[in-house]
Amino acid sequence: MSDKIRPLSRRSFLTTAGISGLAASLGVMLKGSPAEATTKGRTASSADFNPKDTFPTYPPRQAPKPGEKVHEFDIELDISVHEIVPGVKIHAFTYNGTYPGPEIRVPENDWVLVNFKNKTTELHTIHWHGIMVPNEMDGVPNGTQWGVGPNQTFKYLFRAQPAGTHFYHCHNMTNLHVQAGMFGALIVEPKEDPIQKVFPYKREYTLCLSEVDTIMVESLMEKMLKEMTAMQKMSESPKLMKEMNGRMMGWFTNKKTFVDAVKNGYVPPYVASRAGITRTPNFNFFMINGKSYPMTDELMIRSGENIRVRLIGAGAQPHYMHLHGHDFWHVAQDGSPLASPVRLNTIPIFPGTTSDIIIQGTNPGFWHFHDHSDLSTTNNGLFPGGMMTMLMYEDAKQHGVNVPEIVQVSS
Ligand SMILES: [Cu+2]
Repeated sequence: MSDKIRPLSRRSFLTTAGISGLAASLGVMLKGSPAEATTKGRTASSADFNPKDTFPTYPPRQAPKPGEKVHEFDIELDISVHEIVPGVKIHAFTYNGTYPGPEIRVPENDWVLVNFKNKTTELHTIHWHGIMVPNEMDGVPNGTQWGVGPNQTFKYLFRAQPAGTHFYHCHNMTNLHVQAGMFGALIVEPKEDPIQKVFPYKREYTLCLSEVDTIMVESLMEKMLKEMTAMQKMSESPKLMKEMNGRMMGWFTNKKTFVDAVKNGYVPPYVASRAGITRTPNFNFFMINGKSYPMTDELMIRSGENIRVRLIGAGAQPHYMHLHGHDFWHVAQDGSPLASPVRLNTIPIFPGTTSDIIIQGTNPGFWHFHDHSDLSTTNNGLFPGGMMTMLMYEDAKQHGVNVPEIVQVSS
């Protein structure tokens, strides 16, 4: 067990030849004022709409060609101890030791090579959410690949397309593994950013929104740690795996073998009589980048400045992010710039979606930015807490703003 943080190691190189055996297998402009903006290829509302605009720029099944750039990352999965707020720690599955995993940021259409090493005794994958990957790289266990087993390394190779705010997450036992920390931001930077042209900005923030049932995660992680030895032995024996026909893990070769097994007495783990710990989660902590208020990082801004905030629905629940004292512009959805940015003060972030917003520094002060679902601004049921941070003007005092400096923990 380790709670050591390892930085994302990154190597970038130009290919002189295709990467053998690995991959065997948008022009966007947002011009003028927000109201006049167009985004060719990204929405169906512009006059030059073309139904083929969702097609990948490059065929996903191509391998890297000589001279194309490959960004290589090492990601190790291990069990760490993660602190959500002081006094609340959970055992977590962490990519390179952090909850969420490290942010990956690459230029559009370059290649990404991820050496994913699993140091736990469970099976895991990485799914590249929103990316037009080759099928074998999609990271769905028993769907497009076998789960990555203990001490195995799987090489994910794909072209970074399309541009925009995306994320990655484990796709095995997703409900538990994502709660346990297996997600992170994946930002694909366009060669020319149409949003930057309309709203010049220097600072940006990525906020992964998620929630956790700490009691469920702790009890299941404890059970898993106990089962480690048995699992290890089983995975080392192909003969035993075959004899089990996946019964222990719930793997069947097709729907018919599954249905036949049930007729012959197999009880799926979700059936109440077999379940034991099985239950739906009762979320009690709501997080921004793995932290709950007051431990969330603030959004810093100055008067007259634009900041970009990338919101990622990484968890299982919708969240309704509301900013006090300002309206903001919703400028991109699921990575694609909007033809006409939308003026809002509350934006819904549904699971699996990403929304980019621009906040303009127009009202000096210290402003709350939080999920407007009241449950989500609590820590274990106590307000204030949860999915909340502050928009903080660095020059607030110069503008005569006077507010008490306090950290309220609960009431
Ligand atoms: Cu996993």
